[in-house]
Amino acid sequence: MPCKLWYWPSLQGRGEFVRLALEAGGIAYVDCARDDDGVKAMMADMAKRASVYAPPYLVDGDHAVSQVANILLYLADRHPVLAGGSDRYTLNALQLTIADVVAEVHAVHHPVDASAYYDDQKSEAKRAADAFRDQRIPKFLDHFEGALAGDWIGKDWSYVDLSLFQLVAGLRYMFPKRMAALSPEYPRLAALHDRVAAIPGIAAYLASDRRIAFNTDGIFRHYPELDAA
Ligand SMILES: N[C@@H](CCC(=O)N[C@@H](CS)C(=O)NCC(=O)O)C(=O)O
Repeated sequence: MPCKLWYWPSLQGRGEFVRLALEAGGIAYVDCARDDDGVKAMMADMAKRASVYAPPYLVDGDHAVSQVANILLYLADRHPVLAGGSDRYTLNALQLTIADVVAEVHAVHHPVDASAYYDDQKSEAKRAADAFRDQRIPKFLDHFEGALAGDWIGKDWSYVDLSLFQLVAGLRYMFPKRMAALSPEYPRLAALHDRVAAIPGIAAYLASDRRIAFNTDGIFRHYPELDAA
């Protein structure tokens, strides 16, 4: 029985970290909200699940699992290919740090009010973007570059490698000038990005219409006025 992924239908967002793991692991799933009326169906489903605050969440038989890092931990416990030979606490720590980056990325374009439009907080977003580009991106990328001693975080690829691919791709889309300027400092992350893109399940996924393009509804948003080298 395929598991069910529930997430907003027209954006990569946080759901993409889960999609990449499902696709790379060859795990059967249905991306439930992508049908007509998907959002309505997701709201109705979520209302029945006391432990789920927000999408993405995964329904696997009797289990409803939310929070990206928790979903990935759940999947890797059941599909060891997703752990790549690393211990679960190392992977979880790295994934939780990726979740921290993602929260900061969102706060760049929504620094004041998560439920208001970007256009209503543009001057604050400019200030947040300056600090994020100058200080936070290098600090986080230094950390992940340091965690990559070999080709992968562990002996083989894991869900964390897949998420690092998504992080690099997202930051490149959001801040092309800044990421180009920083690229000589992060050769291992750049190589990891390409290595993950070549994993058969990922290569097939990226070439399919299941992969939604980056856009300005997602977490990683390209607003040219927020980028600089
Ligand atoms: N920490 C959660 C964050 C979940 C989250 O913020 N989901 C967003 C979409 S990416 C959402 O729909 N939030 C609704 C809300 O916060 O009210 C995770 O990693 O899964």
